[in-house]
Amino acid sequence: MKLYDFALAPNPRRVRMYLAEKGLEVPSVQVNLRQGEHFKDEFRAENPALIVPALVLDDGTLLTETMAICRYFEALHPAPPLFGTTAREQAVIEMWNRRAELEGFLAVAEVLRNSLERFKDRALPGPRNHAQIPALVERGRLRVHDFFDTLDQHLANSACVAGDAFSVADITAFVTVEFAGWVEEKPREDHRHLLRWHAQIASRPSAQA
Ligand SMILES: N[C@@H](CCC(=O)N[C@@H](CS)C(=O)NCC(=O)O)C(=O)O
Repeated sequence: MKLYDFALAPNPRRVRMYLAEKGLEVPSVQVNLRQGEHFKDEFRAENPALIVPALVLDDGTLLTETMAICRYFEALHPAPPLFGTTAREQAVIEMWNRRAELEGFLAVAEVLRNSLERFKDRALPGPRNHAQIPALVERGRLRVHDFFDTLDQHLANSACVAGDAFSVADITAFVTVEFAGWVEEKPREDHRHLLRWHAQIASRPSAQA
């Protein structure tokens, strides 16, 4: 088994946090995206999607998609449960994880990839080049703030993102808030529920993974 990782990238960080929470160690290889190592033939042959994280199983199966990789380990190591156990828990975690990805993480990515020079012609990850669309930057910033508002309101009545227990929804939301810092977007001081929760997650050892 081999995990393709890049220490500076946010999606691989979600997998590393997940593995740390589970106490699992997986052999990994760094793919330096900033130096374009994902475009090299060797990586392309393993993973034509040209993205990390990617997990190659011993039988050669390729798993891309952060949550697919986490779900693979969850099925093998169900305790402690990070995807919930009851039907209700699983659905609530799925809902908040998706919302964090779609409303938060992708909004930050929209700002970053459409503004930074190093993403010129790489506005979307993957094998095809895409030009930046500068108009998406402002819209992305608004979406990031909407997401902060949503989380803050929600966390007023919830210890964690998907209820009382820590879950993958906390991992995705936490990495999203950290990722937003890359584009100079931070929760406001009056987002006190969001800030309380962020400090709580940041104090977990897995936040250093
Ligand atoms: N939907 C994928 C997205 C993976 C992704 O976009 N990874 C980024 C790093 S965070 C990447 O590999 N980027 C390559 C590039 O920028 O060309 C997932 O959830 O894992």
